[in-house]
Amino acid sequence: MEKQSIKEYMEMYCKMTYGKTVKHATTAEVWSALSTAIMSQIVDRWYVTNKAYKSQKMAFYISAEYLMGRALGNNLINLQEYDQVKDLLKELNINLNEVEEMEEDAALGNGGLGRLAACFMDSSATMHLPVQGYGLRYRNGLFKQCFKNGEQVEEADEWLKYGDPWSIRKEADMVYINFSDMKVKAIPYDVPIIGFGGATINTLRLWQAEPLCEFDFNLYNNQQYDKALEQKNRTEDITRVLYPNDSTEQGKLLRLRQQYFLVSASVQDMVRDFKRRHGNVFDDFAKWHAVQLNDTHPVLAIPEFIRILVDEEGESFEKALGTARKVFAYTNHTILQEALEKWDAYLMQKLFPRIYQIIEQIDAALVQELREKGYSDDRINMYHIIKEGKVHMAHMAIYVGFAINGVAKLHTEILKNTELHHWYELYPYKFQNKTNGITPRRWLVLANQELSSLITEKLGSNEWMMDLSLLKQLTKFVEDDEVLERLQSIKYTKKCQLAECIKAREGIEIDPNSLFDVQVKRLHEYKRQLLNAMYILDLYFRLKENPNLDIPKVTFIFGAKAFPGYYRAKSVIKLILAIGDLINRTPEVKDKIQVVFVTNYSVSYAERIIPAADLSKQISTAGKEASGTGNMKLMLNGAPTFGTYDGANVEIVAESGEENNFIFGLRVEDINNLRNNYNPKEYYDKSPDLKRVLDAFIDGTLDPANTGCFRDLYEALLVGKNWERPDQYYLLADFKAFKAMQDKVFECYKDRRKWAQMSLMNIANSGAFSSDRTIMQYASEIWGISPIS
Ligand code: 4GP
Repeated sequence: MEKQSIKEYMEMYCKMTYGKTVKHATTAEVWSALSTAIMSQIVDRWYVTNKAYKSQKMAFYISAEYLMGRALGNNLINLQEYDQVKDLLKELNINLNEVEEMEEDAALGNGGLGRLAACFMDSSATMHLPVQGYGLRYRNGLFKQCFKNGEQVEEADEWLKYGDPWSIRKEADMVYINFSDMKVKAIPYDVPIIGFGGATINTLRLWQAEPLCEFDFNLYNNQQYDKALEQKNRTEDITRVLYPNDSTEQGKLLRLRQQYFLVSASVQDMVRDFKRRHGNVFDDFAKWHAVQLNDTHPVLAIPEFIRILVDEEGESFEKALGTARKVFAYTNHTILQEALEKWDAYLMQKLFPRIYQIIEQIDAALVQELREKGYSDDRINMYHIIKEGKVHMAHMAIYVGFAINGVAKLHTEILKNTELHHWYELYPYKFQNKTNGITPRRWLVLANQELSSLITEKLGSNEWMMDLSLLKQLTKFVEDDEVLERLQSIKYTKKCQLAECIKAREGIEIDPNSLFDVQVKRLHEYKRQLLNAMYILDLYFRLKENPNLDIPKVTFIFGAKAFPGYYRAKSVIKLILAIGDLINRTPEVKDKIQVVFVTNYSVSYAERIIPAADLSKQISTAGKEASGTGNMKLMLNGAPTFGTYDGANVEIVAESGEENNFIFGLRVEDINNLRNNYNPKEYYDKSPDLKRVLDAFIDGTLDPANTGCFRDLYEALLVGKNWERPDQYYLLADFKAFKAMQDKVFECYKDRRKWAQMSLMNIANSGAFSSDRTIMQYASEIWGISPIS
């Protein structure tokens, strides 16, 4: 890149946009100017990549979520221009880090599935794969979290407030979306996805809903101002927020509208593109296009595709279905029942009757196929797409999709043997495993530049950034004191940086010499943040009894957002905050342990926390966490896993060795055996420490005003609520093993050299968890595409 031309561009931009020079610009304005200047440098290459894809088979990744985080730093890393731009800004008296800090995260996703989509975009471009993403341009991303009176409070996330220099609005590629009650415009915004090295630049196309007309002139003229804007507001609602709360009927309709809006726009776009390139012979569609459905949210793409082929292109239903069965593939990200979408049939009939009709036809085709195979009616009932007034989205995806994949070995086995067993019996050949991965560029090269430099120095080149398996060579340093010491000193630096950041953002001081024990992820009962909290409370009591208890100083760091309508998850946050307060108020304990629940955990916060972690807590109930990807990021940054035998933890431990991690608790088989006669109350009665912990939920220890705010948690664990069994996630059953293993952690942490060795073995063996590996497997084993040369 041309230093001089970036400077000139920034000057020009600031004058044209803000009427001032760079020198007088605010940091946000500099961010915008710099980002736009970088865009100006990459547009040519972006264009060239697009052109090269015209003669290739392409894969399209449709996802309701992309948890992208910030763009500037990551793009500079991928362009390999980070240091040059840093110097250039220095010449202008500007600190690049401060500019990076100004950027709002693009939080167009909730958690794992959305962040995976973002890592896949990065890896596709880096691996030169012809992949395009489709998603929604939510005006407000995932809510901003703050804590008030010890509770989570949500605020709107205005990520676009400083503008959006990282996308191009493509008005000319607009399409119309028809609902039964309204017609709207879908306008694409194209975001460049810069592959490492900058040679390949892929596209993430995000759709924004806009009204056909800005306001109703006649109503306005009649001074009915609100009414005049009604249509505009209703339309903009479609892409206003990520996943509106769907606990009410209005909310459900809106979410269903979002899903259809996303898929209709994307499928129309693909079909239009296909016709331009290849004409009207849709038999060839699958030769040129593969479509990956990221979870069930975009599964309506299937009937929409069929609708277009039948209604607009004059194909027969059978033919269109046959084509669809070669085009679509589906990824399952969870076995939790509440996340496997089943939509009320009447809602679909109401919003898009034609699509519903097509779903009925798909269902009928499935039934016919099963009849031909000699299945009984009872058996067929298990497969129905429309059942008891509900449309089962996963069923439609599995019947029509040519490939179904789980996201870690264990998860795929559970799908095959339990959750989707009947489907596996029907179509064994469709099931595949694709263990998740993470991009090493954002999660190491950008987030941990210190560790990254050490690795490059020791391996003699930076090739590992594109081939993470090369990290294996680091194992040869396992007895090398110089390397071990440098690893420790880098960890200490990252901990100091995090401590500073927490001081600035939370106003809390933490000690970088303490053990940073980290659990960061969405708040969900199955992820068992509550078990971690129970352990901390027990430790609190032990320390109160015996202030000389021989443990290292520990900082327990939590980061998590709870879905706004998920009452119990919010109670867990409240409980952890209350435990933190209790500890702070207790002099004999507070110098030994500290609990910090950071506010507004996000991609950019994760980039600070993960490199600073000493220990990675991954303690979901065995069988419940499909894979996890935070576990991989922490491993890559040298934190041993403290976890259950669940999701990708199993593979992490297989790579880096059980001796370098802390694995505890019930396994899937144990839970299956225990399930029918599990009585958590027995554990409570038999274990005084557990009893003490749980009683503290309700006896005023954590709730001095005796409001009873933690009674629900207490009862959920001991007696069950409504139709739920008590302690559905086996916290009490795993408590003892957790405690024993955490004691082992404390013991091991005393020997810092040994700890550094464990850390090194984790880094060295994390190569398997690069999303470059994962995406190459999707490319060759599902999509049938290859890198451009
Ligand atoms: C998540 C899973 O919970 C997590 O285990 C997995 O690593 C991730 O998807 C990516 O595959 N699921 C979701 C969701 O985020 O919304 O269901």
